[in-house]
Amino acid sequence: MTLAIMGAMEEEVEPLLERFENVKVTEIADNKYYETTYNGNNIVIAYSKIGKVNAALTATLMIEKFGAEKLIFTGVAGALNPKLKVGDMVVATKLIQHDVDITAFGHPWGFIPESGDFVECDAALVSKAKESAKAIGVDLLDGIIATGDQFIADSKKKDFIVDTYKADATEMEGASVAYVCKCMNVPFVVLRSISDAADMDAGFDFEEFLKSSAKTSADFCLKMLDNL
Ligand code: 3QA
Repeated sequence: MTLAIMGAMEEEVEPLLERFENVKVTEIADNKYYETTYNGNNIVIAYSKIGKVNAALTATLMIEKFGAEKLIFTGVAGALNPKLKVGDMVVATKLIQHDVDITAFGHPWGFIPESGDFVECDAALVSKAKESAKAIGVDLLDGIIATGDQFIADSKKKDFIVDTYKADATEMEGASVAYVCKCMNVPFVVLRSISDAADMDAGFDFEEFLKSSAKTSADFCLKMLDNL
């Protein structure tokens, strides 16, 4: 099997890359893809760079050029659910693009005709994540992730996302990756560790906790690999 593991920022995949030796680097479309093997599987790793377009491009190339048959996203997120604190782990059950707005035509927020709104993660991979969490004694919250091309650092925007989508966490890539994987029939899951609370302190907290939370998520991802 070929498994794709992606993040958005270098900090999100660096803790993975440093665990592997014999990594083959390929450059395509202005980005680097790292191929290796683990537990008898081929693995392709990349960080897409920030945002939905970069993430969709990377996910598509991992599937089309590198033959990825399953995909795991690992990274950090802003907490919307007050239960979530810095360093806590979230697995997405479903994701939505919170910044899609064609409400002028009577469509609900987040909805695209012929494309839909929420995209569900693969139930088997979500279960695997929960099993791994249980096995290592990690508290894993399963919930809704809202994705948009915006770093949320403002309580008004935060409240809007919570009220509109009942989302538990927010980030800038997951839903676009989810949509690509759905269209291409590739089972996927999105794992994120909290770096901030998407509030007025978010910029500061993000800078302080990016590295540690990114590592928490990457380490969780590695544990999950042992269980796949
Ligand atoms: C933020 C990263 C982007 O890839 C989405 C982190 C954590 N907290 C968030 C929040 N709102 C939205 N997303 C997030 N990731 C990129 S901006 C800073 C990068 O520049 C998840 C995420 N509150 C740093 C160097 O200039």
